[in-house]
Amino acid sequence: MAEVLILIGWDYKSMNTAIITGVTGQDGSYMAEFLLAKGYKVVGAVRDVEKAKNKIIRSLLNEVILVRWDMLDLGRMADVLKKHTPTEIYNYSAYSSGSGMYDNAVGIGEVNGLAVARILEAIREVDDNIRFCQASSSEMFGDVSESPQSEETKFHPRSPYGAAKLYAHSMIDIYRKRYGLFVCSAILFNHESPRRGVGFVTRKITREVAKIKLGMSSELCLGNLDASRDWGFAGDYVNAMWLMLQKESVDDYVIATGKVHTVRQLCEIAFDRVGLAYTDYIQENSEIFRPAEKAQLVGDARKAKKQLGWEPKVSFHELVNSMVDEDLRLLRNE
Ligand code: GDR
Repeated sequence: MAEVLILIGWDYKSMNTAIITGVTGQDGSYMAEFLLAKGYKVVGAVRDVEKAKNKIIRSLLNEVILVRWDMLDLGRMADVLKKHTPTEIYNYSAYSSGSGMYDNAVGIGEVNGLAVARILEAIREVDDNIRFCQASSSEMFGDVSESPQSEETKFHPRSPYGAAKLYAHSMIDIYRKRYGLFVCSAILFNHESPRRGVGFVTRKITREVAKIKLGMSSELCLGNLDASRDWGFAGDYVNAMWLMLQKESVDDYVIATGKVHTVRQLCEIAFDRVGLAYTDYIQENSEIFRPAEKAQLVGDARKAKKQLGWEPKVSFHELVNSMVDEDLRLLRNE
């Protein structure tokens, strides 16, 4: 009898289904791995299934069920929810380029903002028990007047990207209050990994450092070396988002390390990993400087620590070193 019960319990758990949008990207892939290890059925909602098969990391290809999804099409979203009956949805589909936060304002508004309203409507229409977690962004704080930033800090977005994320964030709050949905936002500060795109400063640096070490490049051209960020490990951040959906009561949380480093320090650690001095290779290029920031973006994640028991596990040093190591490995194999 006990065996039967254990089996039923296991079956029930293994039937939990999560939909992940943006599953071919950094956060989506870490979340997929995390949920698969917990026995979830993972559905990757993508714009083009064939293209996604080429983009998704190889170890996930046969593990994740890829389905067609369109951030501009509420009807399609509802059909996917009806067919796959998810218990949880994680939304990582967005324009995310740091330097491109001002480009394509309308497209960013559609995908990073309005599409979240569509997902919320689809949840209402199909099954209002589905739990939803949105990858919100520290860019919603934008031109901040206080540091560090917590859930109480006033938002003041400075780019179409930040404004669109704030629209989505606000809609989640509205749908939670008006319709009682279990929907929430993780206000994510910068989070990186060896899977980060090369357009972001961390990966741009670690890849170039690896190239320099292997004799494939001789200099690294950067914007403002004194720019600073609160950088954490993406794998830690998806863990926090999962915890948010397991709680009894729903809420938004800042997810951050609370520690700030400059681009210069990032360079120092990355070059040091391969036994080189960053000062011998760095060129500062004022053309890729972004406007000066009024105050420091740095998160106060005490609420997540207290209520979710969440803390980042990977330090900045470990993160940068792992990225350099992986870039060396990738380049040697290319
Ligand atoms: P960000 O990330 O804009 O914070 O957005 P990015 O890595 O692009 O910039 C971080 C900081 O580094 C400075 N910087 C440079 N940045 C880039 N990309 N290239 C350079 O050569 C360079 N030199 C200096 C930038 O000025 C900036 O201060 C990321 C994205 O993931 C968003 O989607 C997310 O919402 C936020 O983080 C939180």
